[in-house]
Amino acid sequence: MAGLIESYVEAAKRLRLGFADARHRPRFHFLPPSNWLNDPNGVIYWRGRYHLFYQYNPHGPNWGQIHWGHAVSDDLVHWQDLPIALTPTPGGPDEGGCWSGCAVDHEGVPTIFYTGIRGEPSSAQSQVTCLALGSDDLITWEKHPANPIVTPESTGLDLVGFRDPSVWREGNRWYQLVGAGIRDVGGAVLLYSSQNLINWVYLGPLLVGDKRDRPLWTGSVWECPQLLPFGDRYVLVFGVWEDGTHYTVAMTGSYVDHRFVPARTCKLDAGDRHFYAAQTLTDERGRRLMWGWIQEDGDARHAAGWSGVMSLPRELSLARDGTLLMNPPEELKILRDTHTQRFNLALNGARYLGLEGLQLELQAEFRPNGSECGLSILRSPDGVEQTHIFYDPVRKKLGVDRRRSSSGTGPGLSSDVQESNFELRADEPLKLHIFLDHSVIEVFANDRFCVTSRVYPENRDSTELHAFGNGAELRRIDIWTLRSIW
Ligand code: DQQ
Repeated sequence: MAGLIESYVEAAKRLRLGFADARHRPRFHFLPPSNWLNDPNGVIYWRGRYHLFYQYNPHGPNWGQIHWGHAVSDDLVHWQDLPIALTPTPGGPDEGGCWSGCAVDHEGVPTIFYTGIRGEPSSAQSQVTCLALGSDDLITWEKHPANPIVTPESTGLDLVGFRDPSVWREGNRWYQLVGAGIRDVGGAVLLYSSQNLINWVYLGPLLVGDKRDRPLWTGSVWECPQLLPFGDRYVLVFGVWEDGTHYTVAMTGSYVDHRFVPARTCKLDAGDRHFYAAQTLTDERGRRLMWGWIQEDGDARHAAGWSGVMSLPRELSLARDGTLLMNPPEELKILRDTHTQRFNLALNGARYLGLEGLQLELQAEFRPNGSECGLSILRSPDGVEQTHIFYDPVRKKLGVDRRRSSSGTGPGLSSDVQESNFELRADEPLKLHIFLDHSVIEVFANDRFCVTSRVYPENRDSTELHAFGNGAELRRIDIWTLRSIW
């Protein structure tokens, strides 16, 4: 076994080296050695280490027959590749793919729940919950002979989706959520309970959307649900899937008698599909950490032999008023290399900050003074290419403007503004905390707002950093170049 792991790790290293010069490939985000990644799966803190499994196609840079890839980290920052954890079994209930799911600790036995695909993948009837038991090092997994352990027939509903189990323990019982869609009704989260993890009783829907209205949470299917307790309050997180669009929703509310009653709903990330299929773990410090899938824009990466990136971990907490707070964990500071600061800059137009970079962490504090302000990154000296991270206090929007990000015209390359509602309180400064990793941008604003984006500038010299505003003040900015994790 040790030899097998070593040869896998060596092969993974060689594959990564082959991409060493790839312009748009991130350097401090996790992504597989090559080929396709989508959802984070089964994230678990186990024996003092962070394990990250992920939807993985080892055969190509496109979504295909999906396996579970695996990586482990001691420090939340550096990741080591490990052998594939789950592979579809020909003739088994997962022969069409091992789709998303979770991992739990069952009396010291690592236990994975995942979606097996037993027929035509897009049909809810093909989607079933399967179980696998792991070795103590989480390297080898045995699929349970009772698989599938939950099927869509158990609901008696006419479903258009039934996938992505999320399991937790409450008292002496286990509970399982399954993401679903009810035909002509909308997305839903279904709830099951069990005493032994094998036999499950359907308890009904935890929550059902309504696709005829168009509030934020509509859509045909809700994917990757998770119910997160924060003391006696709860946050329900799920992905809304609708033709042509998907985004992650967070609802704060109450969970009583196996039903969830939302009190407050928001998009978790204004980057919509660039932070999707979110999943969390709780570590020994009691921190709730979340990862999401950052997908590509355009087809160029597929041709390059890789596609899909894991977000940085986000630390979650809940404010007294029910706002979900999100921040980068402190461990990321070990990536910091050179440091530069600027103070008290009056902004009237764009102002070059005398710095360039493709791998940066920026922490900026602005006084907008009533008009739009922000940072312009990946900017070419002639300004033809540039990406704006902006706050507009008049329209009360915060976002990433990609209309000039790239002069390229590759198929599917977005040229848009990704924004969502955001308002500063009276006298509150704008605090932007930004991670730029080549084509990946992750923005955290004032502890309570995130936008994740992808951009692919064409010009090699699109690396400048500017601040802009119209009467705004950049009170302080800290800029670090960041090291690679590979
Ligand atoms: N991705 C998985 C599904 C899940 C979707 C398939 C979300 O299990 O619903 O790769 O991105």
